[in-house]
Formats: sequence, C-alpha cells, structure tokens
Amino acid sequence: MKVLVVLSVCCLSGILGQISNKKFPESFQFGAATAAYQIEGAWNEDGKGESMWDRFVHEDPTRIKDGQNGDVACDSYHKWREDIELLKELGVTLYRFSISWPRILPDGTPSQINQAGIDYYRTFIKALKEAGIEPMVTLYHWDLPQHLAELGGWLNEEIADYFGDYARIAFRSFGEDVKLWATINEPKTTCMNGYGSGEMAPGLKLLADGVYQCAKVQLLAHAKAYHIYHDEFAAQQGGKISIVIDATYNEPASDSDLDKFGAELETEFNLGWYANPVYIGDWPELMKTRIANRSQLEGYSFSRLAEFTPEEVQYVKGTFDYFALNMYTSLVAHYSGDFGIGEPSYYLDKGTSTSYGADWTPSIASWLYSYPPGMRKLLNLVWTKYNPSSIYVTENGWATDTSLNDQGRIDYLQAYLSNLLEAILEDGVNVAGYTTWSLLDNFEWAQGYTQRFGIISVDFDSPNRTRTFKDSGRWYQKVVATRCLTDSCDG
Ligand code: PNW
Repeated sequence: MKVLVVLSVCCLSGILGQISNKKFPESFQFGAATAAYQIEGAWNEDGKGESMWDRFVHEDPTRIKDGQNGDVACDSYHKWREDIELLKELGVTLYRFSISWPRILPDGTPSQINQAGIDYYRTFIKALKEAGIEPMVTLYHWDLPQHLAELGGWLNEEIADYFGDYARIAFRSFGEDVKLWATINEPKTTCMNGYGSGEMAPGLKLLADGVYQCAKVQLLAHAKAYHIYHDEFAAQQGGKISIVIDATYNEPASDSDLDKFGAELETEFNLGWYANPVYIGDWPELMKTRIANRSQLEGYSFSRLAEFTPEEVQYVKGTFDYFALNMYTSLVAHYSGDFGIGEPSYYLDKGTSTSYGADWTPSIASWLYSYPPGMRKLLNLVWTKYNPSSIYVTENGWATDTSLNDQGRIDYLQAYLSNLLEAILEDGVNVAGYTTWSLLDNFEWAQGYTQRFGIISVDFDSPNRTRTFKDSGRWYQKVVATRCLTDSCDG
C-alpha cells in the first residue's frame, strides 16, 4: 500500500512537473474575472435594453443545456457590494468585469443613454477603487444589443461604428477611474460559436464565410475603439487598451514536419487569425493563401476570407497597449492533408485535426484538458512572436460540478500558475497580471449552470444567491497573500 502511494505521488508530479517555490514579483497583480451577462441578472431592470443573449435564451430554452438563462444569474446587479467584499477577502488587486452595452445604451445607439446603467457602473467602479482593487473593464463580452443583432450583428461592418460610439461613451463616463480597458472578449469564440457552430447567440451556422466576416468586423470595431481612446482620451486619462484573444497551445502530434506544419496551421487559424492583424498587420499569410486557393477552386471570384483593404490593414495594425490572453487548454495538432473541395468551411480551409494528450487530465467541459506546460509554452510564443510590452492572462480556469471541495481546480491553478511564474522568472516574459476565471460560479453560456468555473460557489436555488468560498478560493487567497504556490517559498 505504502509503495503504491509513493508511486502515485512520484508519477503524478512527473506528469504535472515540479511546482515552483519561487515568489511572484511584487509588481505582479493577482485578480479574478467575470462577465456581465454571466453574473449580473436584472436583464430588464432600470431601463436596460435587450441583448442578443436575452433573445437567444428566451426564444428557445432548449438551446441551453439545463434550459436556464441569465435573467437572474448571480444577481450581481443587486449584490455587487457583496462581490466587492469577496474580492477584498481574496486579497486581489485586480478585477476584470464587463459592461453590458444594452444596460447603458438600450438599443445600442447613442440616441438614448440609460443614466441608471451609467450610474450603476460608476458607483461600482468607485467602490472597487476605494477597496484598493483596480478595475479592468471589458467593453464587450458577447451581449450585443438586440437592435444591432437585427442590423446583421457582427456581419455588418457598420457595427464597428456603433461600437465606436458606445466605447466613446464608456471612456467619457468611466475613464477617469479605469486605466485598463479591453475592447472585445474572445472574438474567435463569438465568431466560431455564434456565427459558425450556432451554439451561441445569435445561433448562425455560417462556417464558410460568416465566421471570416465576423472576424473582420470585430477587428475593425476593436481598432475603432482603440483609435478613439488614443485620439480623444489617452492623453488625459492615461490608461491602456487592448483586445482579449483566446488561444490554445498546440503541440505537434509527432516530430514529423507535416505535424509541425499542422500545429502551425492550427495556431495561425486560431491565435494568428486575431493576433496577426493587430500585432503584425493583416491576416496570417497561411490563411490568406489557403482560403484564396480554395475559394478559387470552389468557383468564387474572390476569397471567402473577407480581406482587408491596405488602409484597413494599417488601421488595425498596432492597436494594442498590452497583450490580453485567455488560456485554458492545449491541443495536439495533426496535419490532415489538403481536404478535397466540397462544402466550403473554415475547418476544411484549416486542414488540421486535433486531439488531446493521453496523459492530460480532462475536466467536465469537453474542450478543457489540463496540460500545464502549455501555459509556459504559449506565453513564450506570444511574447516572441507578437512582441508586446506586457501580457495579462485575462482568463484561465477549470470546470467542475457544484462541489465545494474542488481539489481538481487547485491542482490545475497551481500547476498553470507555476508555469506562468517560470515564464516570468526563467524566460523573461513580462506577465504583469492574472485574472482567474472565475470569481463566481456563473451562467456558462450554452452549458447553463451545469459547469461551474468559480473559486466561490453560488447557490442558484436560493433567492439570495448565497456565495460560499470553495477550497480553491481559500487556496487562492493564500497564494495572493504569500505570493507563493507552495507551503514555503525561497526568499
Ligand atoms: C471563455 N475553448 O470562453 C469565456 O470568455 C467565458 O465567458 C467563459 O465562461 C469561459 O471561457 C469558460 O468557458 C471560452 O474552447 C470558451 O478553448 C471556449 C474555449 C475557451 C474559452
């Protein structure tokens, strides 16, 4: 029995790697993240307009695994004081949350400003700052005003102009107190799930072309907000602004050149798709050539990849003050060979297939596996390829059931943070902060409340939406206090 225990400890640490016992630098900011639709509730209170997520869940509840919605969610619209108390108890100095666009502009346009919505966020931001917590504000975390969805949503280039008007109002209203802005959260997930698989709002299945158009419009919208901030506000307000990009680390399935190419394709069609236009300029070359070739063979006289004009390339290029990275999982990438010409699709354009490592730990979310070295490898890739002055890991977390004893989440966070720390100390990557996903259990989109990401649980059966620390919340609290991932750190 004893032998067995020793064996399992040895091998587990072999897979997970050693946990660093160095300290996080004093300047490193620990935080937590949430998003408006997932926590606020109050979906139609105090003048808030309807969002495309409100419409999506109400129109057909079977779209959500448990038939639930975000009408009440964590009720953070009313319970925000309690949320701030929890952040204080955790000891974090950074809180990433999002503003609901239709809460301040009910139909998405500046023609009607909902003062109650402005007041809500203003009060909240002031209270955060009084508590010594820096707000990191995302302007768009997937809750597009329904009126704009009806104009074509992220397929209509004019939405970039509407986004600019909204962003200006947000900078003007909150910019005195907000020094870290993020324009759009995970444009890839919005485009792939909202306009590709149809699993998320607005539920469209346009894998041949809609996904590319959506990417272009979101990048133009991001760039518009960036330029408005820098032209009209930055000199006075002195903040930073960027876009939040989600990415996987992609490990080649074998040492073969083809699988290495498969991993490169996977990276360019995911991370590069959004990072290249912003950090380098234009779509990745591999995407341009592959999609143009396939479009031609399919009979199109143009590329399905919604190309940028040279002016647009310049307009989007360089629109970042830091890199905001969401990182959860890794993939093993195989090159599939060029697919034959059939129904046009992003997946055929990409030409890869992916799987997960045999020794990676699966979570209850089908897409999320723990492979901690992926964090260090991806941070290095982002650092060297896109050359930002700093990186914030704006989301990273683990899905579990409702249990408060969430050792699996502790193991995941500890190993990922250890790899993040090594990227800082050993590799010289400037990771300035980390906001774990999530402060609270919340509405997990198409999965409803069946998958929990919080380090603090929420009782969705109680009208009080009672919050309770999980084991991982207590663990994180200690890490934040000691800046150390183990029982005792060097120095
Ligand atoms: C993020 N993937 O989405 C979102 O920003 C959050 O709103 C969400 O709750 C959280 O992750 C957990 O799902 C992602 O497939 C969705 O790699 C899918 C992936 C990554 C992030």
